Amino acid sequence: MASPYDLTGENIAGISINPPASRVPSVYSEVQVSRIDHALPLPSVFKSPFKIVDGPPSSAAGNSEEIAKLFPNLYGQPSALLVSDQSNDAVLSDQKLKVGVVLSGGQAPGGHNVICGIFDYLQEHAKGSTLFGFRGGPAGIMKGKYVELTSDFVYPYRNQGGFDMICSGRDKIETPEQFKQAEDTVTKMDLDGLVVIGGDDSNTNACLLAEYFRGKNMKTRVIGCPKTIDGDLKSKEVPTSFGFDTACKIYSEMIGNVMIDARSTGKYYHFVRLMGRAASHITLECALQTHPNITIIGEEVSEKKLTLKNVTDYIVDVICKRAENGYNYGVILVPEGLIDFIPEVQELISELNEILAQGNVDEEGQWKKNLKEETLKLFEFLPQTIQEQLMLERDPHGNVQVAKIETEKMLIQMVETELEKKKKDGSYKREFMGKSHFFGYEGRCGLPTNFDATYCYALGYGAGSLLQSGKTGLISSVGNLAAPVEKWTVGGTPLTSLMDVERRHGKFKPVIKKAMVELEGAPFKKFASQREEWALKNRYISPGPIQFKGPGSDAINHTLLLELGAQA
Ligand code: FBP
Repeated sequence: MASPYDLTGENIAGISINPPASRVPSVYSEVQVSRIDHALPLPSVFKSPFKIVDGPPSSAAGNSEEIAKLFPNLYGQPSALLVSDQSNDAVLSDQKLKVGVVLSGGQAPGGHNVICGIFDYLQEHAKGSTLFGFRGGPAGIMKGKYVELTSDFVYPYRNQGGFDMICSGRDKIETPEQFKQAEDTVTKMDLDGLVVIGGDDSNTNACLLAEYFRGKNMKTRVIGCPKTIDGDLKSKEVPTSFGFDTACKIYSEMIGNVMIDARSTGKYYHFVRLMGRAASHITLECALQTHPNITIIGEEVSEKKLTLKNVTDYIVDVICKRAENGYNYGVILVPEGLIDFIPEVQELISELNEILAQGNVDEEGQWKKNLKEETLKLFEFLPQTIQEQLMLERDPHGNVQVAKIETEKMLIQMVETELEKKKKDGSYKREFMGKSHFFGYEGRCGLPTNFDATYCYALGYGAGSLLQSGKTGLISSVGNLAAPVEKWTVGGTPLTSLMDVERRHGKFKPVIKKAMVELEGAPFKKFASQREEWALKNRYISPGPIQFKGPGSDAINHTLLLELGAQA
């Protein structure tokens, strides 16, 4: 069948757009086309004149003294809230603005809608303004690579997944030279504002830029937006990062399918590693959506100081009990960052980080002498592929690239070894067949759910209003998300209030404190109260694909609902 829509400019479905010549030709499916014109509701505060009200002064998430020293121009700023106001105070300056926007870090569904939200806000509230998109992430700011985002340019990306409108990158603006490059770019472009759409590291960078620009009395203001499928950039005022909802629903569909496969063949244990570099929010949410037999939550492993052997024994124990019940199959969810949570592996990684930071790795393996005795034993015990993966280069922010560490394969090997021992002593008599899966990149660019599409649009709209009112160093925050969209709140939270200091590349650096799974939080407690039943009986749920209309289309994920319920 002919595609209904061809972005080379051919208009098959009767939709008329003017794609810029520079765009890579691509073809849209009927569903994608139908999403372009999906109308997005806005919080009601945007439907009438509004003003911005400041809250009380803020502090930091940890180590306030250090953060105050690092951000002398921004520390202590109040948060901002948009409130309807019919008085004259409500009128924000109608000055035309020049604004730049950058997508930073890993893809997350909804990023295009943040850009559309900024664009539409400027069109509506500061007519004649110009929006520029920096290409390829923060490197685009440093190199001055940007494109003007016009109505025609942004149109085909409305409600679409991916970051391909301007693309993203993981470069960090770090050295004095790089800050100077950023300064030169925004000065040349005469920018009033810059919106950084990113995760914890990118928003830390946004805050450093805001501090730098303000310290130099420059007019360019910087506003962040909470993006990451990992769901670990959140606080009381920033209830969730965008992309988490869509990614979890995509993975849950796939997990549900694998569950039915397991039940149908009756012979496979599916080990599914799920993205989420540090926190286990995605794994927990997918467990709540699908009810797997075993779910490992990294934060619990860390809290209970479990070893790799403990985790393996737990899995083996459930497999043996299920065999007694006649089940020789199952589904096991593992967070991508698991090994980083195991205290003995954490110690190993931190020693490796120091060694790698000093560049002391020789081919003969003499560098291993710098490891402590216990750490060396653990390193030698790990399968060679995992050893190699642990030695891979860190990302520009100093993190181990856990997406490249095949923990699910390592666990299969370790479980196999333990079950072989049990077979020898006669306590396990079945065949064990592990199948490994990694669900990661598949979830980062899907069509955003109704929730993510609307949330992102509001975040972008909010970012536009914060810039117009002269704010800097805030992250756009939209709240009251369990209520209908009209009742959502819109404002900005000081980035410094989310900060702490951490050791990276062997030095103390300011970072936005990651929000980890709380073992006392409502989502974990709900999971913990049901996991035993899920382990031994089959309570699988297959949620099916994301819906845009009808049943389930407006459902909010369990994590957000349970957290909001617990807060209320
Ligand atoms: P962000 O924190 O930048 O949103 O990225 C998160 C993530 O998707 C992780 O879940 C994953 O570990 C990582 O990115 C993969 O990085 P890369 O895209 O560089 O392979």
